Amino acid sequence: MEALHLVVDADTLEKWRIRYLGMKGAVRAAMTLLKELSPEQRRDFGRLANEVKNTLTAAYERRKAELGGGEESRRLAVDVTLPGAGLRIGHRHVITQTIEEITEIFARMGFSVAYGPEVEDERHNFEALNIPPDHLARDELANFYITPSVMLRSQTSTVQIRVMESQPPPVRVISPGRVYRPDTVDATHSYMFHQLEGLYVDEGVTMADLKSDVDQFCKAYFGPEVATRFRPSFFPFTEPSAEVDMLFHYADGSTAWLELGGCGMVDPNVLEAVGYDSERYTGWAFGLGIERMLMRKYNIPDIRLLFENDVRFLRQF
Ligand code: FA5
Repeated sequence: MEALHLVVDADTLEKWRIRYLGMKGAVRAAMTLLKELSPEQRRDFGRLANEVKNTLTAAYERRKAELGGGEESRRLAVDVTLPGAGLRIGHRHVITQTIEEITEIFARMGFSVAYGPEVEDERHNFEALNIPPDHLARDELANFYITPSVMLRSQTSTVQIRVMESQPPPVRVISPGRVYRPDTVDATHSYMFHQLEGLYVDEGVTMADLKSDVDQFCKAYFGPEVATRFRPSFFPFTEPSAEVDMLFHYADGSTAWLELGGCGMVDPNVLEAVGYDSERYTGWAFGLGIERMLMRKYNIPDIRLLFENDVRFLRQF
């Protein structure tokens, strides 16, 4: 007889059951002997055979439970009162969420959304933006060129040109999207990042509109306590030009001015390049770094965290 404690799997256990407790098993065979015995022997033998049967059945059940049982008992072993194992559902990346949030804020301020191609020509990335051929920004090493005149766009300002080429003024538009630069990667720089372009062209648009629109946006996105300031700067496609800084309040109570992006009044040369009458129309434009903004808002210390696709990081947002 195979010792029950040596049985380690369900198949062998079943074979054991058939051999000893089955229809043609040993216990049953012993029972068939009963009719050959005298009534007295039958009573004693019957009692003994029953005891053996009960002992074997109990041992079998015990072993079955120890081995985890068959399908049926495994199903019964599930505690239906425990909370279920939840399925983890994915969601949009925090950059996509931010773009949607920003788009909504500007929609409330009367701006529509435009998108442009990520593979661009020199006209849209440079020429029409008043960036001359010998400008440093056009250097081979400062851009991802595909051919000498086709490149991955280095700024969303390309969409200013595409929008103005496609419609007469007035223009009130934002354009979020990816841009590419061979910058050295560090905590605040990536070779691929997102910018938010803004463009407002109409009769009588002034720097005061730029300041109030940017300030309103920052208060809507970061909170009403946020202040903005403009620092003089230079961009070939705006005159005058400025950098926008935002006064950021840290959790410990301290504050710091942080740069969000560039802006200025659209240079008359840009308006002329798209056939707008620069004597009649004026406009403002800005280009803000989307990662820089959301890193401030969510206190993210390193831009690389946004692109590593680590779910443990991304599921917080
Ligand atoms: C521009 O790209 C201009 N086109 C902005 C502009 C638009 C000015 C319209 C005037 C009118 P700049 O190179 O400074 O400017 O980039 C703008 C913002 O993009 C920066 O302030 C920063 O927030 C972000 N940025 C720039 N380089 C990187 C990078 N490598 N990684 C992440 N963010 C970056």
